[in-house]
Amino acid sequence: MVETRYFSCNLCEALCGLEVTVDGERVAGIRGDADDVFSRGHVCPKAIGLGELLHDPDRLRQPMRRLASGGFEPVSWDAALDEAASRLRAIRERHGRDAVALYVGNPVVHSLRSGLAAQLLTNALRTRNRFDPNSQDSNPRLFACMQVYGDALAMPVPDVDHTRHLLVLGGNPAVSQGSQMGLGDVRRRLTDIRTRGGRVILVDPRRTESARLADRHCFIRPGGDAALLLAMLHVLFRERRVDARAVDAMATGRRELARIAERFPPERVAAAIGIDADTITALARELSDAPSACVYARVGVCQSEFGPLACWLVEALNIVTGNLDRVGGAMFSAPAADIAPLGRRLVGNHHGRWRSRVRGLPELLGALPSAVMAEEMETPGDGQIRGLVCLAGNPVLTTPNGPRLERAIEGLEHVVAIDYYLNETTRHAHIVLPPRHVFETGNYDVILARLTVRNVARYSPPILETSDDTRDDWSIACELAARVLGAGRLAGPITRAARSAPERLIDALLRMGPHDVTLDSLRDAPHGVDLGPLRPSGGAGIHHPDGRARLAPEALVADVPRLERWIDAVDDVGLVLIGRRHLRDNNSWMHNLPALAKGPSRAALFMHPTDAAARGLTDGAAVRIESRTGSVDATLRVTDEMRPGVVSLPHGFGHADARDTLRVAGALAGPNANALTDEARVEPVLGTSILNGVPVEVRAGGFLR
Ligand SMILES: Nc1nc2c(c(=O)[nH]1)N[C@H]1C(S)=C(S)[C@@H](COP(=O)(O)OP(=O)(O)OC[C@H]3O[C@@H](n4cnc5c(=O)[nH]c(N)nc54)[C@H](O)[C@@H]3O)O[C@H]1N2
Ligand SMILES: Nc1nc2c(c(=O)[nH]1)N[C@H]1C(S)=C(S)[C@@H](COP(=O)(O)OP(=O)(O)OC[C@H]3O[C@@H](n4cnc5c(=O)[nH]c(N)nc54)[C@H](O)[C@@H]3O)O[C@H]1N2
Ligand code: SF4
Ligand SMILES: [Mo]
Repeated sequence: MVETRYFSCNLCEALCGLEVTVDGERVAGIRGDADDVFSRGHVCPKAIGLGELLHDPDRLRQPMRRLASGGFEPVSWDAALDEAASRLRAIRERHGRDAVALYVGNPVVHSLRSGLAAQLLTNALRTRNRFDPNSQDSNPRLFACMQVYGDALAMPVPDVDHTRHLLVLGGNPAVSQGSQMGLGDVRRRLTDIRTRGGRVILVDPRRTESARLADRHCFIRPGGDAALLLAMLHVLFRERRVDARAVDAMATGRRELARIAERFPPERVAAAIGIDADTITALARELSDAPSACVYARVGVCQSEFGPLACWLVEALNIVTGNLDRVGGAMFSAPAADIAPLGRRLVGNHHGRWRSRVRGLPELLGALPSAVMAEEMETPGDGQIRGLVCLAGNPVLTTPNGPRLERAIEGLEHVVAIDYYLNETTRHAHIVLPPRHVFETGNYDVILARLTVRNVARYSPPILETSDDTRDDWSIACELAARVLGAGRLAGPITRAARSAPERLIDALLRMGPHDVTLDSLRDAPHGVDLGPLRPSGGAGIHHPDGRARLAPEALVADVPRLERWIDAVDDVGLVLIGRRHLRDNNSWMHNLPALAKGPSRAALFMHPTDAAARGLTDGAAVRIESRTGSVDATLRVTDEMRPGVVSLPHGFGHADARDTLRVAGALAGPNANALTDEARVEPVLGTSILNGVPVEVRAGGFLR
């Protein structure tokens, strides 16, 4: 029987409402739900991929155990869980808790059950060697918010629907659909800013899809954002555009910030960042003159050499221009179910409580930078990593110098993966436990619904019965955690008792929340409930005891001299590599789905014509790209959308070695950008990987597979 069901897509932060046609156990069609209160029918090709994932013949449907001879055999859940737990226990007993590492990947942020599974495994394993993609992604912003507002999760969201001026640095929302700024139908929303007389400005080393929707685009040298923002602050202070009384009512540190900015006149930074002084001055004046404005920076900035500084200065600019916590500026959301208080209790706002054993990089929010994973596995001694639990991640393709990590993982005593696929990472696992498709588990996007440009709530109950031998992440984590902690006989009863805990948690949070909704009322609202626009919090979003933000946090101010040295030492560094996202990619993991694998290759190296000419390279040539860590081959695309001196490659490709288990992705193959990124290059404040601005050389003659 064909039925129509509604579900909220959990692949990116746009949280689009989907209309899913279900025919028995199969998904017959997926399209945008025109009645969805948030996305209003908008959808992207990845939604089709979400349907195809359900039926992908390469997706695992029963637990797998690696054979000594290579290859995998299916095993029962009990056998798989017992073996995984006893091997992990043995490592813990012999070498201590830190000998078992935990990596949790990006999808856990998008799924209630996987997110809770990650938290449960974190608490059960209690290892200092816990890793996640934040050190490739959000750590600079989390740390900046922790410093400026007193809480890592106090992340103001751009009021895109009302602002008159949006300055975007290092984000490409037209492709990524917005990040830490959930906004379905981003193209229309950006265009609307201009229609109502406002302005959209993009700062990016590439003239991106978003830049083409903007009023103005400025090419910037990778890593230049912190210097640009300080120079803009310089202009605002010099031209007395800062309302001292208003700022002081909301924040401390204005004078110190002004003293720092004084050292960064536009004339001093212009050459280093590649934006002339007049343009910098204009960017500052326009921001200050706009009736409302918001500065927003994302992954391109976080993954750069001065990510933490830049993320701090974004908040500082929003505060000194009077745009924090006001309509059209950046505001703290009021989610229906707020997980932040629980997050503060479980994770806290910690930094530097411990350091990695080999390189001494600091912990942030309970995790060490992924850049140290390989060396912690390879270096003998007390605390060496000997076992790994990998939940929803593919670090071989997503962390710097993935090939080295792959070799290190191959040398581990025991690896347990919880994943849909035998991918580049999980094919090295000894036991692989297959999770259930989200259509079969249901979802409430509890983390990302805090970061949407309107307050919305939507619960997606399961829309399909499970017909295979998969289990949801939360149940898998309950079973595994109980066994690792030595309560194996209780694992079944505990898991059964905890089965509906995720939904009960959401219901409790909804009842405690500021809006009049419950899980039951959301069940009756398949198109979601609109809870209105973002509203000023009256300072409630700021968590410092005095209720005021910090404009000059010590931990960040301390890194300013390094920035000064950088801008004063402008030398020709040769070519540097940055990243790129595409609509039909989702980090490393959806290339096995025909709807997303199809079309022209997206994995080309983009290069400016002058750089190509200097190397005698032409469009379409096979090239070899080399960095300190390795080399990959790609097809060259010569395009003036790149800034001279900067080349760009998407991450998430490099599937050739997994072609036996990922047959569609394996045929795509493509270069692994993270064979070029360097685990030794991290910014010094937090140890965030520098994935943008990687020195490379490019020459003719790559061999293309
Ligand atoms: N289709 C699709 N959507 C996605 C994803 C995906 O893989 N595919 N991934 C999701 C995830 S995990 C995330 S975190 C978000 C990320 O969301 P975004 O941050 O919007 O992601 P990107 O498209 O990578 O945009 C980063 C931009 O930074 C630019 N850039 C690089 N270096 C610098 C620099 O030094 N300074 C400046 N100013 N710009 C720089 C790049 O050219 C690029 O345009 O997207 C999410 N959405
Ligand atoms: N060079 C470069 N590297 C980057 C980036 C970049 O811009 N440039 N971006 C970085 C960013 S922002 C991020 S977030 C990371 C992502 O890094 P990762 O999280 O390591 O990688 P993903 O590709 O998202 O892999 C997710 C894995 O989870 C599995 N999976 C999907 N859904 C589920 C589920 O519900 N349950 C379980 N158990 N498994 C699931 C998939 O099969 C896949 O194997 O990559 C980072 N790496
Ligand atoms: S834009 Fe994001 S949420 Fe919307 S359909 Fe695509 S992947 Fe799903
Ligand atoms: Mo990400």
